[in-house]
Amino acid sequence: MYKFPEGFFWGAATSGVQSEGSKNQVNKSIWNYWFEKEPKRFSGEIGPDVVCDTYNKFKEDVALMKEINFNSFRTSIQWARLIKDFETGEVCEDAVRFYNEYIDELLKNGVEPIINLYHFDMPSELQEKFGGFESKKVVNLFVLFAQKAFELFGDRVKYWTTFNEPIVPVEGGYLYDFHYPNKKDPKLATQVAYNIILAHAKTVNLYKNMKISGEIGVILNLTPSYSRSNSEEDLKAAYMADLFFNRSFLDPMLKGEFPKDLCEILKEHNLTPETTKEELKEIEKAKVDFLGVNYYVPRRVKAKEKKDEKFNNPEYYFDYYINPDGRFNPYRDNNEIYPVALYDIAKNVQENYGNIPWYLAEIGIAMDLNSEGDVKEDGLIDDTFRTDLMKEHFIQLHRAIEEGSNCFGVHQWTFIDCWSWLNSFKRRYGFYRLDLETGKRIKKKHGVWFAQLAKDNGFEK
Ligand code: IFM
Repeated sequence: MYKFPEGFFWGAATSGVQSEGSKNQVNKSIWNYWFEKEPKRFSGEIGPDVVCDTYNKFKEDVALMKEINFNSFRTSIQWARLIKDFETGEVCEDAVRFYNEYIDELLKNGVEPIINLYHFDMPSELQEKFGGFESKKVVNLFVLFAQKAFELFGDRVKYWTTFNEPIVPVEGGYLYDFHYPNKKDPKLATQVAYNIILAHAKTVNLYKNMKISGEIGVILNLTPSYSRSNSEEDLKAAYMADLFFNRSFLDPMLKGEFPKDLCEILKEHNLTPETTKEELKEIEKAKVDFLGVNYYVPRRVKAKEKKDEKFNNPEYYFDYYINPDGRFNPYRDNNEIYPVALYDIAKNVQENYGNIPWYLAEIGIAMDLNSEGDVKEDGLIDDTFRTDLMKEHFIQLHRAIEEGSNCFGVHQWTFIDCWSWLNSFKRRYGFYRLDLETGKRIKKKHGVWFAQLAKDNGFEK
């Protein structure tokens, strides 16, 4: 039996925008705004208005969590829902009621909430007026929002995270055109990345100053980079990919410093963001209590074949390649499946980041409706494909824990099939299927397996 440490967190993650629906939301996020503007960019032209309707159904949903033995769960508070007036920090009373009731319902049912503050959801007013995280004013407005959340819910929420996958809004919004404001501007990208790191640091420092009992961390999507060969050029390519996509946030957020090599490279391309000494001190001082890691796929890289004329994005330094010996998920754009990466991440955190307490904050196997199929005679959806792969990943995690990795839990992406940005509902990840016509939740077989896993705090070989 693969047994996990006592008190291990078992549960799932989602986010406010992806699950709540926009009912009674006092302000719009960039997702409401962008969908109104360009619905055709969203798969099936489905926007964030209704999604799982958690705003109305959270009680029913917490009961479903209990049914599959969750002891913990992550969601986010939407900035655009909680705050009515961004400049004064005046809150929306209905949002306070909703989040209070939701948090209380979780606690009443023995589900520990992990509350995240930013999951890609910039209020559109702040994006339009100030350029979102392009501006340091918005950094301070974010800290004000965080302060309100800590004051309102900090008596009950014991685990907070500042940002989920903070690199993604930089990639999507400023390099590769999959988030609003769809700019392709590496100079702005580095400023936004820096400002997000600053917002994170200021929030962590504020939380510590407020002396609330609880812990604060951040959730990073870590994608280990593997080189095609041991040639110097290929190894350098992997080093660069790791520098840009992992260490760019890991180092400042966990060690309080930016990787020297990265700073030099940015300088070389005239991409250094505007910083001040005080801000850098703030970043240095911000110590997180724990790390959340999201893992889905490995990154396979090789030396660049043809040099780009100028730096447009980190791929200036490497090319991607497909692992000839890899296994792939046919239901998700042939994404490589590589459970060993999870072991490698755990070892990296253990050896290079002080073995900080961490949890697997997202891991998921995407399928689509066809591959999951219809409801079977037993009333379940058969997603054994997902369970088999999850087992392989958890075995690798277990191996790392046996070797001393300080991992305290697993949250799978996701609880109920949720809306996923431009992909809307194209890919399904949930323990429960969401029927888009009726809003009904239908359990999948993997949910049954997970319930046993959570109950036993482990699983049979
Ligand atoms: O839906 C997203 C989530 O918002 C962040 N991590 C990856 C998920 C699946 O694509």
